[in-house]
Amino acid sequence: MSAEEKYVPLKGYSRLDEDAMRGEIEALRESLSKRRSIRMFSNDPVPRDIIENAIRVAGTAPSGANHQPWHFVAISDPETKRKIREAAEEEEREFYGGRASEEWLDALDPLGTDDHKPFLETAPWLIAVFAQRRGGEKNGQDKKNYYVTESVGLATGMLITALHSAGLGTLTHTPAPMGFLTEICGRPKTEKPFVLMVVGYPAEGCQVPTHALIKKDLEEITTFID
Ligand code: IYR
Repeated sequence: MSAEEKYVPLKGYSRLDEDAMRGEIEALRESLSKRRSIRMFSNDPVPRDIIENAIRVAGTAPSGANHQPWHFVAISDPETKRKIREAAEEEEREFYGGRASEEWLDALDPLGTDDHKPFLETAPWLIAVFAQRRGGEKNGQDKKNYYVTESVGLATGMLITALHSAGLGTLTHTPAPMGFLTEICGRPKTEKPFVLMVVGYPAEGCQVPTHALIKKDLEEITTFID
C-alpha cells in the first residue's frame, strides 16, 4: 500500500468548548448511572432494527489490529431461547449444587441468584457474543487475532451502552461453561462464547438487588498523577 493510500484525513471530529464537554459527560454519567443489570424482563417485543443498530454500535469498538474479533448471534426465536434456557439451567444446577466454591456462593448471596433462569425465555432478545481467535479485518480471513478478550469486552460494553441509551434493560449473563451456545447458535468451534446478553424491557415491578447499588466513588477508583 502506498504512503498516500495508507492514511485519510480524520473526518467528523469537532472540538467542543469546555462547558460543552462538561455538559456531554454529565449527561452520559447521569444516564449510565441509572443502568442496572436486571433479571425480571417483560415479554414485550423489541423491534429487530433497534437490536441491529445496537450491534452496529458495538461493531465500532476498537480492537487489536482492527481485526474486530467478534460475532453476535441475536435470538428472538422462542424455540432457540427455550433450548438456551434448558442448557443454561443444567449448567447452573451443577454450579449452585456443588461446583461453585463457598466463597463464590457467598459473594453471590446478596444478588439472590439461583439456577432458575426464566428470563432466558421471557426476554424478547438474547445476544450471544462470540470471540474469534482467528480472523482478520475482513470476514473469511484466517489471520491470528490479538487482544481478543479485551476487544470483545470493549465491544460488549459499547453494546450495553447502546441498548441502555435506547431505554432497554440488559443482563450480562455468563452461565459457565458456555460451550452449549456454540452448538445451539451454529457457530464454529474456533469461536469462544464470551457472554450471553439478555435484552428487553424491565418487567412491571422489576426489582434489583440493593447490593448492586453500591458504587465506588471517584476517589476510590482513581489515582491522579498530575
Ligand atoms: N452464572 C451464574 C452465577 C453468577 C456468577 C456471577 I460472578 C454473577 O455476578 C452472577 C451470577 C448465574 O447466572 O446465576
